[in-house]
Amino acid sequence: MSDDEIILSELPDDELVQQMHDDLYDGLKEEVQEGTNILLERGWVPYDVLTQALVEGMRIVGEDFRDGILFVPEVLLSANAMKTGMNILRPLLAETGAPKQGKMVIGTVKGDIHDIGKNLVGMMMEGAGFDVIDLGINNPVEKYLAAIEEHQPDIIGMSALLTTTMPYMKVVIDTLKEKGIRDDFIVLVGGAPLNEEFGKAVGADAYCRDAAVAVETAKELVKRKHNMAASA
Ligand code: B12
Repeated sequence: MSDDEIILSELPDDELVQQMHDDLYDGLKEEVQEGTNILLERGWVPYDVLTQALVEGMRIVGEDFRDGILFVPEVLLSANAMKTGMNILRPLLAETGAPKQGKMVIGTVKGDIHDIGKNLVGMMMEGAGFDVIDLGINNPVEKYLAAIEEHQPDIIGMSALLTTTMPYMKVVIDTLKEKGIRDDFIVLVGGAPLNEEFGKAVGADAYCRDAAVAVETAKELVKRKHNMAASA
């Protein structure tokens, strides 16, 4: 059977998920969109569609990009296809009715245009009851400062996917220190090239390896902060 004859709605779940990985790889927006809707119609919870169909598909793309099999234009198409699926899931993940937890300002740091991971963290945080202010990509420290001033968040989140841009997180945190406001916020950092040690070295409160960990960590740290404020 040739690819064009595949009818997504006729595939069993496991084959459909496989096919979505292939479609994501090939940057086929409409197919990814259709697959996402079919899984939801079949009763899949949005989080499983996100992780098993979309994030896993992007992981495969990432491997082949790393190995020089895929190049920027192709990966860009995959990223756009992924975003189409994420856009369907976003409102569903956000409407969990979770009690309000606090406010987060999140952005990708200066020089870096990767935003899928950041968007995903934002979506999951919204779903967990946080108000999320998304600064987008390529943010200089001034952008974070302006957003802090305007929104008075509990949490500042920074994302970086490049080894060349991740040191910029320290620039932002050092600026907060210079202004004497570092300890007013919980700072979370994330992105594929980071690790726990790096998070500590730049002075973040925590490094989170994925969006689920980000939610758990944020909840825990906000709770701790409130307890400290109550006992002070
Ligand atoms: C998609 C992609 C692109 C797309 C981005 C599209 C978009 N809108 O985001 C495009 C094609 C534009 C791109 C461009 C480039 N890319 Co690129 N890209 C990727 C790729 C394949 C996937 C990234 C991704 O979306 N992953 C899926 C998401 C869900 O995962 P994630 O981002 O890691 O996010 C999760 C966690 O890290 C965490 N997290 C992320 N952010 C945050 C923030 C907070 C606060 C928290 C708590 C947690 C958290 O939670 C997320 C959700 O679970 C990676 C490969 C990889 N292994 O990461 C390369 C990769 C990051 N890119 C790479 C490179 C080199 C580039 C380019 C320089 C290529 C070039 N020659 O031009 C440019 C850089 C442009 C720039 N200035 O930023 C390298 C980086 C190597 C390095 N050591 O620095 C990688 C690792 C590929 C590789 N192995 O070579 N890229």
